[in-house]
Amino acid sequence: APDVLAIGETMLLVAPAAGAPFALGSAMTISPAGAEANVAVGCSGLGLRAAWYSRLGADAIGDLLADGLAARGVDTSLVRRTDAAPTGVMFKRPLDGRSEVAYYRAGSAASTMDAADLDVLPAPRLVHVSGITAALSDSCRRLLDAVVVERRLGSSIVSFDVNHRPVLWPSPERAATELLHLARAADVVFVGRDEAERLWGTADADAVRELLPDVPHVVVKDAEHEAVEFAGDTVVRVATPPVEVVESVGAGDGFAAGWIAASLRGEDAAGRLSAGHALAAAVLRSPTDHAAPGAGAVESHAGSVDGLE
Ligand code: KDG
Repeated sequence: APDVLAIGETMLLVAPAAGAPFALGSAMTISPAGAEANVAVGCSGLGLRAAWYSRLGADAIGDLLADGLAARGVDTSLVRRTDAAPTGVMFKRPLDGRSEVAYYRAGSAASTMDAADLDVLPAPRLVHVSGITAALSDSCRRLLDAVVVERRLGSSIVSFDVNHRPVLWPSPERAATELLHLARAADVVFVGRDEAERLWGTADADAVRELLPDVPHVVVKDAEHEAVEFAGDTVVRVATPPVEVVESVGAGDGFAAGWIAASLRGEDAAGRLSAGHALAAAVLRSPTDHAAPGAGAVESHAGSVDGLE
């Protein structure tokens, strides 16, 4: 069985080549986009056996994604191919210094995932999922419930990145309720302060901890400033190292991967948070959603540590 199994949709991302406008006839680049697969890529780059599961269309785009993730060190042998639905696609359009995202994923192959898919998956040491999947379809929500709440993957540690994507949800209330329900049942929760504010009306890390009192590890991230981990009665904070940002997408996934790798190696909270920051920084410095293999590896928790452990 793999050390880490990440479950969740990966789409084909189409975005203008560096400096090119979003326009007909413009040069575009294509790459894999999927938060959970990004975590698998990050874990693989840090030396773990990392597998990714989703359904992909039995189409050329599905081939590209499966091959591309395998080339990035991820075990894709579990992936299910289907000709009943196409692989999802996503476009990124530069807009006033930000990127606007357009999804073509309704009815995608991944959205047909179902709790029964778990019957053929091995139980890893840690399974990583995110709130994106809960918003894709009813069957995907049941799959997530089966992983996180019903623990259908045996004794695997359940890692959950809240990953709130507002456009995927029918209403903010549904997102707030369902994502809180899932987070409360996980062993590890990653959430951004901005996300917590949008979902649950508070950006305060202690207040977020109070919403998730029984979760063994709650990591609240404040992008440029610090990350805080609540574990049992301890609270540990590690400041975000300065980094020159080239492209920010995937940084949260890099953080999760670094944290997970350090955690499975038995590092303490300061070491886990430092490893999260290190891989996030490597992703931020990279023009893609991933870092080069080995980038972001930390020997031990060097860096500015301000712990209360
Ligand atoms: O997490 C960064 C991207 O990979 C992500 O935004 C794309 O998985 C994605 C999604 O569903 O939005």
